[in-house]
Amino acid sequence: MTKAIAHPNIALVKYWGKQDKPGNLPATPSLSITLDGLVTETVLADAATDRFVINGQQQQDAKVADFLTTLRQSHAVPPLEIVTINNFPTGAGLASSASGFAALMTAINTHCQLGLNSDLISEWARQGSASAARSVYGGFVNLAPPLWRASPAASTNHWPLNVVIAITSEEKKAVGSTEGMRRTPATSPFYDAWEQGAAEDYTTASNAIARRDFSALAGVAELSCLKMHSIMLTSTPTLSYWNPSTVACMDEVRRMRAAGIATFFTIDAGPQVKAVCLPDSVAQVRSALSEVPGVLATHVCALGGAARVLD
Ligand code: 2P0
Repeated sequence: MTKAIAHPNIALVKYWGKQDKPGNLPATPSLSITLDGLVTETVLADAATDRFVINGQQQQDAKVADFLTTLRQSHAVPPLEIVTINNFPTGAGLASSASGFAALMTAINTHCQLGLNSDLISEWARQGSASAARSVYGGFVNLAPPLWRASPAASTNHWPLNVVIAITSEEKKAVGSTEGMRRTPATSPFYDAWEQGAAEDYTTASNAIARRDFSALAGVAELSCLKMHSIMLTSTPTLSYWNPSTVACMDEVRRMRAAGIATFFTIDAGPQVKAVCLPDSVAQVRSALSEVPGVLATHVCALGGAARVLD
């Protein structure tokens, strides 16, 4: 039996769209922070046939099945019972597939004695879900060409940011990221502009993190988020992940920043708003977002560590 944990990550420069080749390769570079507090725990045991249990319910999960099929073309992986638990809503825009595949690949590497280093664990996690490549590492994390394996950009100590997550719905999203990423490049009239601007956003964000320049990071992170949601919204059929409370939270974050409070928002393929903050701003940001109509709960996260096996 082997137990591993991994944390979700949120991208400050987003990934949305894939290359037209095998390997689940992103079309654009991304940069994320790994979150403490939210956690996926995965326990593996040998079994007669593959069995996947998530949050106490046995499921047929095509993504997990495809991932195991691909992995077994390169490595000896016996049939496995995979029991996984998330301490946060699954499939609701909180990056459960990122932490899920990072924890799964970390556990498989130890359980099946594959002997892979973090580079290769990240490369395999990417095949399951590209954002999972980034959850293999803690702190600030890059996922960029040419190898499309994640790599650490800066440690948690370099710049101990916090994130206030405003939960505005606990429903599973109607359209998952993989389907969304098929739809957007094929139909959004703005997709080419998105691809062309990504490298510059990535460089701007990397430099802002190196300098700990909050205002520069706020500008580029909100821009990357809004550009991604623009190409989602202009897909056919549209991909609309926001609800009225999402928009109200964005306005509240803008209002706070205009009043001098160090915070900016980012939103993924779901309605939750993540407000990145300097530690001094956390209490005010949490209190303000808790008051926004439609906010069901708020969680505060620090930056988290790498995926790891537990004894
Ligand atoms: C990201 N997201 O960079 C972006 C922002 C959601 C919005 O990566 O198809 O689950 O499994 O590679 O990684 C979510 O997509 O997609 C995602 P697949 P994934 O975090």
